[in-house]
Amino acid sequence: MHIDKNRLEKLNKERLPRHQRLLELSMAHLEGQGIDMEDVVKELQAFQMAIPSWALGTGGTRFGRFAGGGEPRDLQEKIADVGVLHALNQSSGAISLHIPWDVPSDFQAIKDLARSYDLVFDAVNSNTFQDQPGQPLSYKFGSLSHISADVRAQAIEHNLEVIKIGEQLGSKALTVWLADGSSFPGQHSFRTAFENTLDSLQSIYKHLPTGWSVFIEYKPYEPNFYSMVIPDWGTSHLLASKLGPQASCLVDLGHHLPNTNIEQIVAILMMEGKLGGFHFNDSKYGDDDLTVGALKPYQLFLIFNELVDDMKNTASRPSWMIDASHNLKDPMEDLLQSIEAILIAYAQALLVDRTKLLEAQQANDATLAQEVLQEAYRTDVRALVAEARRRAGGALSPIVVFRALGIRNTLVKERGSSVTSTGL
Ligand SMILES: [Mn+2]
Repeated sequence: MHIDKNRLEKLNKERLPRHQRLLELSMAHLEGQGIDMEDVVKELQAFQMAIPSWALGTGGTRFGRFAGGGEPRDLQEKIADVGVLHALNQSSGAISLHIPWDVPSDFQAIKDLARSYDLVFDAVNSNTFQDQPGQPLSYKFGSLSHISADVRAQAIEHNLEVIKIGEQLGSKALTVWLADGSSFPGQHSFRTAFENTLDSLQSIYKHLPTGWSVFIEYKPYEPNFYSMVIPDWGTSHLLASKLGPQASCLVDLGHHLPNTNIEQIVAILMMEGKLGGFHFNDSKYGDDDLTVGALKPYQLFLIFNELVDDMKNTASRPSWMIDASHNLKDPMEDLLQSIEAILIAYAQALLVDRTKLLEAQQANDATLAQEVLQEAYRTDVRALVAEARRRAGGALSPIVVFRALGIRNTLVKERGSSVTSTGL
């Protein structure tokens, strides 16, 4: 479905007087700090986030899944849903496909459809963490790390197929996340598993098209509970370094043990030019499926503080994506909330007085350093984010418009109340 622009504008108009008052307050605040609001708004408008095709349906846990209504039944409907999000916030102009869940039957038609919603195709994701119908060999005991060369060859071939699909869509990167590992001590040799993985990744790397990247994602545990073959950023970095310049690391916020200093990891990977991908979500314990900013908005800000610091010096940007899919909320509302949280953290990081922060660091003034960071973090930037969206043609309040337009009800009518989105 396409959003009715007239209705969106009418809803914006109703909120405009209050928005303008809040914006004036924000402007006054920024002027006091010597920051030009226009610069911040411009940066916010340029920020585009990829939406993964699997986040449009209600997520599940291994205990069960409670599907919502009107979920997308195929790739066309997934693209349409991302199109709705992008129309509302003008910040989700990309979709990330997961193969084999999203293999297009007609590439040109899919590309035309995406273009009609002003969307591009972000990184493509391979899937060797489950067996597909008719697949000759099983990934039960691993894929790229498997002890059997035949299973590894099958997994390599799948990744090459994913690259071919991505090429036809205009993607520029392959994301590899491996569920490979062991659940019991002694089950496999750490060294052999690593060597097999490196060898398999080298076979994939050789076939990467010019201008493409491969992102190596890590996760400390789950589905394997004793060891994951790529458990942490060190292993991911080791693999990416051995592969070459087209390989880099992918940081997923939820793929860290509690209290890990993720902002430090981000800073060091960026320094090395090895931060290629970034998956946003939030977690309290060990999950990776909660709405971005739902739990730890200050951590998110501190991460963006490092990202912005580096983005000043380089034109290249990590491939940003939301990687979360919970089983309680409307998935589209959940995504709108996540993007809002990301833009807020980004805007706050843009407000950090970096000259003053450097002075504080050079004087070993921990008090002042904290003051500088928290001055930015405690600034209410919501009006700036809304203004960036309004100017780009989006909604002042995407969730309000999503509900006012009855989008979910329309989708339920179109698609039914008990559909299950593919890929989950
Ligand atoms: Mn991820």
